[in-house]
Amino acid sequence: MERTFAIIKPDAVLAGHTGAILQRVNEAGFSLRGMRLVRLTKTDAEGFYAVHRERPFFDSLTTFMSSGPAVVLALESLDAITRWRTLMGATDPAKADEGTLRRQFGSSIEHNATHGSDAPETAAFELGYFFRGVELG
Ligand code: 3AN
Repeated sequence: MERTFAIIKPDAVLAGHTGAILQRVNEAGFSLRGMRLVRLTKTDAEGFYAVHRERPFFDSLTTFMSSGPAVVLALESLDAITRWRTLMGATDPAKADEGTLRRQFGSSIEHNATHGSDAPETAAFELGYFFRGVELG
């Protein structure tokens, strides 16, 4: 079993897609090990996306991620990191496959509805950024 970290981003929460996305989590067979509604500060978002600090979209991305409530999730399954990224689809919703979460719920490369860790080391950092060990089932 593997754990990954996911976010239902502020655009998707604001649009009322939280329930539909959680249903897709369940239907895809992930076990929910942690879940919380959070409102990131700009500083929280900058810490979370620190690897992207030099990218041109860093300021816009961290402003967006701190613009409203988001839902943070700890998901478990076999091969969870890859399986969740496949379910999300490509970063740009316009390039994401039909049936993926970003294609269905995203509206731009920045407002792309969901986040998922891209590697085991990233998942460990991101899970630890939002969840204390005792909070995970
Ligand atoms: P992914 O989330 O698919 O792993 P990354 O790690 O390349 O994509 O980018 C992290 C986040 O930064 C994306 N989820 C997206 O919201 C945002 N992002 C990526 N590329 C751009 C871009 N060209 N313009 C604006 N935002 C971007």
